[in-house]
Amino acid sequence: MSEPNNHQINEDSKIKDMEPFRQEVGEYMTTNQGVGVSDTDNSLKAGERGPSLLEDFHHLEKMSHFDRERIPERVVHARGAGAHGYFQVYESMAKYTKAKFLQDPSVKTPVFVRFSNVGGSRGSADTVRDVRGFSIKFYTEEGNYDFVGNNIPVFFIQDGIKFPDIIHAVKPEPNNEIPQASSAHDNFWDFISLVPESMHMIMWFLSDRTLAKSYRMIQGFGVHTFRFVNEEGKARFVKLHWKPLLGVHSFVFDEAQKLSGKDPDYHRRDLWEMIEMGHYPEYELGVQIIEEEDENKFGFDILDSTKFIPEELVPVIPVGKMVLNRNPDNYFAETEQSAFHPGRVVPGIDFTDDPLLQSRVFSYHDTQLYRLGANFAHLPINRPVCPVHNNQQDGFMQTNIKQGRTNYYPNSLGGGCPMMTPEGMSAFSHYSESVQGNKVRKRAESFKKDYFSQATLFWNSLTDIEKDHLVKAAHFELGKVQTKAIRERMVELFNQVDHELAKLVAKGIGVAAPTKAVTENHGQSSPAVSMEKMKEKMEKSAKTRQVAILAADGVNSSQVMEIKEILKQAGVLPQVVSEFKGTIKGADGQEIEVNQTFLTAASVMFDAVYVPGGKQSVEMLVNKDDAIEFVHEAFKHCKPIAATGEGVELLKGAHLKGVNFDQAGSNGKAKADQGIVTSQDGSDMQSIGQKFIEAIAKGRFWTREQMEKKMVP
Ligand code: HDE
Repeated sequence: MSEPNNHQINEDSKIKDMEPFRQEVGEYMTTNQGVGVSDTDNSLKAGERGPSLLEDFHHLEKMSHFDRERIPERVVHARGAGAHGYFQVYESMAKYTKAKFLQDPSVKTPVFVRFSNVGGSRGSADTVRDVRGFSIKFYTEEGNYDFVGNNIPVFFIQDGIKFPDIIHAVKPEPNNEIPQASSAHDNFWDFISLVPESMHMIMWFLSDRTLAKSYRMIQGFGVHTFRFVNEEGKARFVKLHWKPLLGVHSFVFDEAQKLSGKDPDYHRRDLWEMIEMGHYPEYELGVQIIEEEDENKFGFDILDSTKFIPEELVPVIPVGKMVLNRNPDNYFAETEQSAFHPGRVVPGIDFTDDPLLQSRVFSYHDTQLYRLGANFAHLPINRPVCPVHNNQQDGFMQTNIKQGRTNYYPNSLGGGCPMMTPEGMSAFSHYSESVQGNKVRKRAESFKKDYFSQATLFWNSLTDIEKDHLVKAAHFELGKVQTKAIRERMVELFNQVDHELAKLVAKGIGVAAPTKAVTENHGQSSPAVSMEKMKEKMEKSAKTRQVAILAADGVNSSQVMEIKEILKQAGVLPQVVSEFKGTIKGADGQEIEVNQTFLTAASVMFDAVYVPGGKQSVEMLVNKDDAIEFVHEAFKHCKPIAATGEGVELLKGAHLKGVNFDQAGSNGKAKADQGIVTSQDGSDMQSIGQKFIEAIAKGRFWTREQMEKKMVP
């Protein structure tokens, strides 16, 4: 008999566990009963032009199965993408937790991860403004542990009982089902304007965090305070955080909106393609540990999920690394049918009384029973890799063939099995927290006393560019709100966060600016929450960034080849974009493959643009609006642009505001904008390439935005 705690797990355990369920494409078609099919194009009829016959079991089976292909989508987080991988601790966490998968640095625990958007339906666009979900199923030797987090460390509401309200408010309005995958409508802001506890999350929500560039570049936060419990039974509070090793990056709003049309699958495609290419996304797990005796030292309640603990107060201890290295074989079987639940914990990880968390512990299991049925835990993606024994039985789609006659506990006829796990073996026992009080339907005073100071802290922590983006996001979101009273209430709430912010928001949404501050800004900040400040601290890398090379017949092919090679060396991914698919001919007659056309691609799908020389090529591009727009838009979105030889002419034609090409010296010394790298003669491709790569690693050149009139001075 196998025991739950002596099961050896390794990186491949889950992949192997799923092996018996994988089906190869078969040679010959059969019905579901295995009977060979000789014709699947013509239904059985009485006479060639006659009525179809009921005895055509193949027709009936094919159609009735098709009729049942859809299952309910997730009520939230319906749109998502998944990947397999593994997790490994750097060193044992035994001091803090007895969880087995956090003990041995030589063990690779298999994981399945699902990233998601929150509001849109399953077919909605990836790049809309939204919070991103970050769920991980760890298949540990002690059972499945699910981390179910978001890319923002706080939440809108304090008590789970309000979750149906906020989700109803953000989803399309019930009378006309408009708008899809967007919070920019009256119902959402009506709710928010009446629920001041949401203001901290709203600040994060309006920041560039909700315009994630890639699933490979988002943080993941457990949001709630959980507990770690060690072997001695000592508990500590813990917050879990994931950091992407590529850094945290976002789109600019205009870019994200255009991408929703150009490539609505942008995020899932990016994740899929990078894994296929072997550029495996990596994330570091970190924890903030809080001793039980420090529970009340923060001035806010650590059980309140609208608050976070700034890293400056409690440092994040690095724990281990997760690598995603395998795409699912089948989206529905794996990603769609995966079921995550913050209540699925293993010994060593435990809950707190956070009322948002308590509510989640009910909702996830409940919704999964509805969405996937009673036996969803049997599905290959959800099955633990350790043994499962209990007396639960039957139900739709029961796939286990349990042997033996007993299905109750205690029993003597079945040898008493399955028995209770004896002491000394891994079993879950809830942390014996002392609880007392009267039954009340009330919000704790400690939750009510301050809704705004962390919202102010967030605002204070942003760079001017980030503040500007936030204000413009508010202009967009509230600009779509038709009811003036809602906009006015929102300005009043912003005034509680910061007076200047309220004035800036009011200006764009047709509402009178507040005349005086209601509270004084406390002046505190937490630089760790600013993506831009975080970027400054992280090592900059151009790896997996995508570069468009704009070219046509007559291009200088040696420049194309050289830059491609230099970029590839740095892990940058170049693609040639031209008018037609196929090949173009370089000035020297060399054929160059075209990867994308001006119809299939757009600058929003790339991180940078390069225009090589070649008189004929550039003449064609200069006369093509799509090429001009490509460069212009890349510039507008503050992306690096490089050009060599005649290629510089295309840049000149693209009206790059503030860039003075007359002063452009040779070899990359162009113009008061470091994001533009040019060489008039293209003689030094190596140095141009290196400068371009540095610019790509830097990412965005915000000085271009500063040339426009900014909201935030
Ligand atoms: Fe969820 N959430 N949620 N949520 N959530 C679901 O469970 C819920 C919350 C999160 O990839 C549902 O299986 C309640 C916070 C993710 O499959 C549902 C409350 C956080 C996913 C549900 C919250 C999340 C979900 C829908 C307030 C970040 C996608 C389908 C009490 C820490 C999981 C499902 C996946 C999904 C309920 C709030 C993250 C309805 C009641 C806070 C990443 O059960």
